[in-house]
Amino acid sequence: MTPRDFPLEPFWMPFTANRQFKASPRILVSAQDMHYTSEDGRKILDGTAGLWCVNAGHCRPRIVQAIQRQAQTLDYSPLFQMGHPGEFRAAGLISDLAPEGLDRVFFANSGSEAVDTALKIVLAYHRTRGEGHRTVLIGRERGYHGVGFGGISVGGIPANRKVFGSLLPRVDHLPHTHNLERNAFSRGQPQWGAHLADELETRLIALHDASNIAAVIVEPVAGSTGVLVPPRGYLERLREICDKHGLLLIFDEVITGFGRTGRAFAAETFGVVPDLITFAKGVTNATVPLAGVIARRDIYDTIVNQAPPDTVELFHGYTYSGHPLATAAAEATLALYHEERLFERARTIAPRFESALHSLKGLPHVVDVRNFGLMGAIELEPMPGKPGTRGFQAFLQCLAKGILVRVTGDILALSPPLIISESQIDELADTIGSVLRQA
Ligand code: PXG
Repeated sequence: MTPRDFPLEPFWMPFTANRQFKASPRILVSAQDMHYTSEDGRKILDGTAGLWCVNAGHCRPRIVQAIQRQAQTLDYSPLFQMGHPGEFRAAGLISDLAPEGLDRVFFANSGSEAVDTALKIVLAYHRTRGEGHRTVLIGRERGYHGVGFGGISVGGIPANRKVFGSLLPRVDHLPHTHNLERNAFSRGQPQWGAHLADELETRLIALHDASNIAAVIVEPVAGSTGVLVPPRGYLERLREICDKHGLLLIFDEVITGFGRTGRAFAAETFGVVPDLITFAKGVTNATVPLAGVIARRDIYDTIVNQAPPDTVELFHGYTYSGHPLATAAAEATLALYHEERLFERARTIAPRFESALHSLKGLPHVVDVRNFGLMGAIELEPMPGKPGTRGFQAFLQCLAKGILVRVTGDILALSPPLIISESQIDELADTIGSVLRQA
């Protein structure tokens, strides 16, 4: 290994155990297709598509070249009161993939910004319609919606909330749907739990009154907290209750978008159409940050048409909302997904992924295996008094054996690029199996 020519200390790493990392660093220096290369020259199979985002695999030439060309042609253009072709083309391609009726796209740069944007659109929409009293936002326990104040408020991860003060004032949460007694080792959608959606009506609407509630935001499949697959009928029930009471439904598809569930969006996979979708990650294969919100056309029309001509309609946007490099990357990425039929590929290889993961049932400390599309999780029994330690050790051992998995608490999560082969799926499962047997 060549000596490092950079210091480790100045960089404050995100969502990382900084002291542990800097004592024994894990540095990746390059990537191609399904593999990373580490600084000591080892090839590592990417079981996580980076952080759930490199859906077409790494350093795909078509995307790389599109970014290079764009950087030479138009590096940046002002995005307020001015436009460039790529942002219109990318918005068109994204709206073509979205469920019918959702065809207005607002760009942001991260999933967190996309979530804040969606929450603000919802509030602006209700106010425009003369229902400005609808300001309560409903999230869900164990939901992850990024790290902005909006996202952590509607999010349901205690550690992400507890030290940051009072958050948004009018927020409440549905219960999460994870239940090991009822649903352990479910393949695909669990049978039990649709009734948990009823709490929206029986508890939250009863408490706040529907007339005060603006929207409900959920991940169709919760990713970050360990692949929590919606029980059969659950999302349908949420949709029905929202319709009955005039609440908007937001699907946070930052992870589930762009093929992860075998279709462009999980909304299509589950056959439940929300009013707004947030996206990020896979839209550019994670090459350049891009994110956004897809809104129902009449939400756009309501907000935009109320303003006097020549005035800004929505006082929201980012310096990089639709950055030319990002939209060029999105155009190339979406073309690649289409050409290689990668969403369909995810769908056809998902059964193999499912059976490989479920072959780990019965190994030491495995309390659950669950999966949907190309998302999967293996939940381990925590070490007594040391939550997270068993998971983190398994993650390190997997890495030492040449595979990258994601760990959240004592749950190992898998979300490989959609180009993964059958033998690479087996390699992921076999390696995890050998780690668990040794533990
Ligand atoms: N919503 C959802 C559903 C997400 O999964 C965000 C919003 C925020 O996106 P940004 O781009 O602001 O990070 C996310 C992000 C993990 C992991 O391994 C998950 C995410 C990010 C990093 C790690 O669980 N999800």
